[in-house]
Amino acid sequence: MPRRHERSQTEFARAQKSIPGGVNSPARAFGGVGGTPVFMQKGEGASLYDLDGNRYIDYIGSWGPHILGHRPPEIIAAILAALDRGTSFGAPTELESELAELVIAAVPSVEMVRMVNSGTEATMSAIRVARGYTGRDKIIKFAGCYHGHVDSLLVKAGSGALTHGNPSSPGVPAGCTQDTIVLDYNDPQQLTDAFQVHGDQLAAVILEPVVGNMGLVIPHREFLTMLRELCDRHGTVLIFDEVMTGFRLSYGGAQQLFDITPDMTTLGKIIGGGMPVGAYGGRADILKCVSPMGPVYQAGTLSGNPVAMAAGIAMLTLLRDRDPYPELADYTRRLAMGLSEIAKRKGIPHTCPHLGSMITLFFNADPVTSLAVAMRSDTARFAKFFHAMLDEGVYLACSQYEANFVSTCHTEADLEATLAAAEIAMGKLVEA
Ligand code: KE4
Repeated sequence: MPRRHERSQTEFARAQKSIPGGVNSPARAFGGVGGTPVFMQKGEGASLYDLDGNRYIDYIGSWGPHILGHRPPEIIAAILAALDRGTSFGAPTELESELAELVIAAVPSVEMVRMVNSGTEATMSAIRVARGYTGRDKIIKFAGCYHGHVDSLLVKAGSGALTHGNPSSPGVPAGCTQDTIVLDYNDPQQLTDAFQVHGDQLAAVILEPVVGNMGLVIPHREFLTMLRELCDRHGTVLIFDEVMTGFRLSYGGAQQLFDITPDMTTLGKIIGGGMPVGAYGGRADILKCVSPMGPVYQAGTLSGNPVAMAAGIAMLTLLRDRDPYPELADYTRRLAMGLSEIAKRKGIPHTCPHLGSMITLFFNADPVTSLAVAMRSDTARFAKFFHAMLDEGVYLACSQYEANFVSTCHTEADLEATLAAAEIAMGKLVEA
């Protein structure tokens, strides 16, 4: 039933006076679903509590970091202990090596790694390093994959699929995207054609090895295999953007699940344990190009911040020792089956892909394999479903084109409550 949101509405009006759109990241503004974004006051386990005191079962988890739920005691303790020693020194600390070593032990393709402060910084830096390492300029990305707000990656396909991209945002000069080629995800023929035309000019290919930013889109295995082969043949750096999937889909990320070895990997979200951390890493011969070891410049005042490192160390240690991935996948599978059963019973066209603890309910009759298919989803129906679920106390990603995330704190009671909410919400979709 509808919930009171007076405080959120008041705070949103206030925020809009001093912050563009009233938010510090557009994804939170409810642009895809309409209405007023809910202002949160507290997170605990699998729950979020808003300013009006409403509780929600949270399936965003801060867009991915909270795989162990909000405020895991061990992570909070690690942060507090770090705070006792200071917040930032601008000098190296042993904590940076400890987190780097945990990442390297978890992801065999990563032989060296550099910490930054966001996923965007990680992908921006990885692209620069790949260009510096190869001496080439051109890169390939895929429509529907999001890699942060990097100038050269805010791009839409050019007039011809194999020509240069055009900026997808004002403020990005054409020069920044002229070397970016945009292809369709899961399309081996376009890959083959692009390498035929540009092969030895390609510095890198960057992709989400499992996509979260179109909604959940799972790669065809032959697509990944062909990509690896083509990059090997042409000396192109294969970058897996695992900012979302790293430590999410398995302890070794999507690359472990699909057994494909990239040359570089970008990370974020989970590795910060809820604090701002990104990272890029990969083959030692490539990372040795990075300043001060090599000539490719990249820097950051708060990179490797000791408080953030402490949170990340606690997070990765807990994941390594607990191996929560089977239980996460089981809850997510049962959630997907339950949602699909309700939609089917009500005659609602849908697909509900899930992998590990990632899930998206598409209001789309077709399996979503690329952006073109995803864009055929019924976003008006999704918006109605989103708000109906919110009214029932379930907080989903506020866009059809996002993944939802399950945490180790989601209980059987949460699963039952979520499916009971979906029964009501989908009922509203089909009522006269
Ligand atoms: P950040 O700069 O937001 O830390 O990371 C950018 C990024 C890079 N790569 C992938 C695969 C990502 O999913 C992201 C960021 N993901 C979005 C959610 N779709 C973050 C939410 C937001 O923009 O507020």
